[in-house]
Amino acid sequence: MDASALDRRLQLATRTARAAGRFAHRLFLDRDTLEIEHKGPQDVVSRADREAETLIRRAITAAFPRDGILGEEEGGEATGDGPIWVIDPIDGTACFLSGIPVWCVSIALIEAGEILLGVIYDPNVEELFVAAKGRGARLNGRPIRVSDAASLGHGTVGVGWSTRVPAASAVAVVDRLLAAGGIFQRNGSGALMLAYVAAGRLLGYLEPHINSWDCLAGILLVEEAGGVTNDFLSGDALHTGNPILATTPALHEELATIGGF
Ligand code: LIP
Repeated sequence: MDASALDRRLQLATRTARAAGRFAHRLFLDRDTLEIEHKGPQDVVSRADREAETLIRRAITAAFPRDGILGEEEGGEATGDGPIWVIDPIDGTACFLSGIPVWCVSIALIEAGEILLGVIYDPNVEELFVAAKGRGARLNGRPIRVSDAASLGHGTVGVGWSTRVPAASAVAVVDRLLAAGGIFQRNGSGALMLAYVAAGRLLGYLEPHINSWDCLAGILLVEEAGGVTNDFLSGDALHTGNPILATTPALHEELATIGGF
């Protein structure tokens, strides 16, 4: 994709992430009107997710009708080497529906298996994280870098978990992390945790299985902020997910061992 085409898509992604985030935030403030639907244990959704995804899809289709779209709520068979948008309209849905202001909009763009754009918008604190391939990562327009901590004892590592994997897999990771002098946090939004790694707030993020729409934007943010990640997109991760490891170069080897990579 040439620079001009990428620029136009970057402008759309940031404009649309803000619009979807503000739309969802109005529903968040009025969440008592939302019916909570249970897709399974620890897996909830509401019309807020669906309507925010519809808003994002309409904006993308209007501007780039030939681009593919894969979203958490409506899915999509995203194949081929053309541009594909990978979107999570509300990442941290459980928090959203519980009234906990820890959720975000995540929009990524890939082409030929490479992540070109990553935009994460948290309307609760008006934080917009943006990365474009080869152009660095920014938070509200200011450059961000991963942590320069030399030890796991100098910060917190995000650890995600879902019912898609056995509890033992997450317990084992936490056990090894604590034994190494680290400490963990789980906030229910893989996208936000990855954005925090990119901003140097977390030392890293580990999850035994995460979906593409939850993490692709965050992966690019971390890489453009000087961090390292596993090869998440190997296999058919775009549709079936994979484990995720994102951290700093200094802590990568130790966290990879703790995470079982
Ligand atoms: C969430 C992910 C998180 C995972 C949660 C949930 P959602 O996405 O961002 O990493 O641990 O179980 O899947 O469902 O809030 O969009």
